[in-house]
Amino acid sequence: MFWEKEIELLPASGLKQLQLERLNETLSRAARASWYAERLGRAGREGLSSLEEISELPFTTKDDLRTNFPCGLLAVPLDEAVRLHSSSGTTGNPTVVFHTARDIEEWGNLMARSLYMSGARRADVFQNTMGYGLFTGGLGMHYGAEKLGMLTIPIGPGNIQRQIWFMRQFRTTALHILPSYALRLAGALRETGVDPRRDLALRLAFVGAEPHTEGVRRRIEDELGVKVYNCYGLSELCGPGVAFECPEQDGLHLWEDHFLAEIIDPETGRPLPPGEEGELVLTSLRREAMPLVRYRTRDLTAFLPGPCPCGRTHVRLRRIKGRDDDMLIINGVNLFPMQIEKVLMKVPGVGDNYLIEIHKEKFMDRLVVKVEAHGALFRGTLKELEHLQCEIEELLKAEILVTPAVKLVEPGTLPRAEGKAKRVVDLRKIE
Ligand code: DLL
Repeated sequence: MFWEKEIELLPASGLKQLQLERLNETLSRAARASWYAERLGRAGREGLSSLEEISELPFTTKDDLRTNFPCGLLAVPLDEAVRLHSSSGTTGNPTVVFHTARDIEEWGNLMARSLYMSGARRADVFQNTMGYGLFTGGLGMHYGAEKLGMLTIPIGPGNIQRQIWFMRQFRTTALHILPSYALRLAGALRETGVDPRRDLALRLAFVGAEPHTEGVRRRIEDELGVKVYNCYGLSELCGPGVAFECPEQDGLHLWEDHFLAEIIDPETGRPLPPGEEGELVLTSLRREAMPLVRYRTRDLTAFLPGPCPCGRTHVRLRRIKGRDDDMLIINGVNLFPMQIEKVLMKVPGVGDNYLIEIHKEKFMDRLVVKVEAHGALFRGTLKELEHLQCEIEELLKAEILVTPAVKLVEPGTLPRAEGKAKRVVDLRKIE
């Protein structure tokens, strides 16, 4: 039931036909929202005759959601919606996303399919450390885990010792966890002398909601003794479960029976071929309450070319590099925080947390990378610390072409976010 063979192995031609049928249903449904009725014009009334024609329709942006707050994109009467989720906007209106009972049901099915694909089974004990509430990480995954029949512990984030206590008491086998929090958990286990392989029953971890490198995945796998699977999604399109890794751990299958994906050049809006990096644009194919057409996610990725050895036909996304607005410009050089993380994860003395600061000094930008080092290093000699600092500086310089100042700090001294990690502090406007 959770291995949806007919759908997961559907050949490309069948998948495309299904997408076209569902796209036309989506367009007519979307046109019930006042804002879309006007924008979609004839396509909303009559549909399209091929998938390619979608490129003639206008994009939808996060700003459109904000401007039409709260109900401008709602395509059903409000009393048919059973849930709303929302992202906390730092400025202006938040983004509100509505769900009907069928939306919730199908989201749960997608999650169950995704978890099953990467090896979760009924006998697993699933500890969900993601935030419950308006954030979709907690509830989104929760329903899929219960559908699969796992004993589901809705613990949410926070108190790490309590997490460990639950893991021990209930022999937790699977975690849903932010990658930054998983690193912290690994550090806390080390500090408290708990050896995950000896003292815990963990075997799987599902991570997502924030950009992270392959190096972080390997580190979590090594330190927690688990297989780590990457999960991608965004509230506007439901939440977790839009794309998920299979046991090959090489790209995330985007569920094409539920979402139509395009990768575009963010500057020109033109579609890009497989292998080329651009912005992911998504159209929902099944959502009732708030269907979205050509939604610009701002997430940078590429379609992986060629078939997946697992046999699933659904297109694979390369690991998300970040959002286009994550790009930093340091004295004219462009770089992404993940390039820095990639280097840090290769260095054994590097601990569980880091922070990128950008300062302004005499009209020049100065990049400072603060890195928590392993506790053992602080008990060693100053020379060892200096050596590590220089090593990281050299490695970073070679990767990002900017000379950073690296500052090693003691474990647990950098600020910790309650939810998603905040990796960059840009002080240029303040200083
Ligand atoms: O973060 C949904 C989610 C929850 C996904 C739990 C996976 C696990 P939002 O808060 O709306 O929803 O944030 C969505 O987070 O546009 C990406 O920029 C980023 N993001 C999500 N998953 C990944 C991932 C949830 N696996 C935004 N890798 C997205 C990199 C991710 N970035």
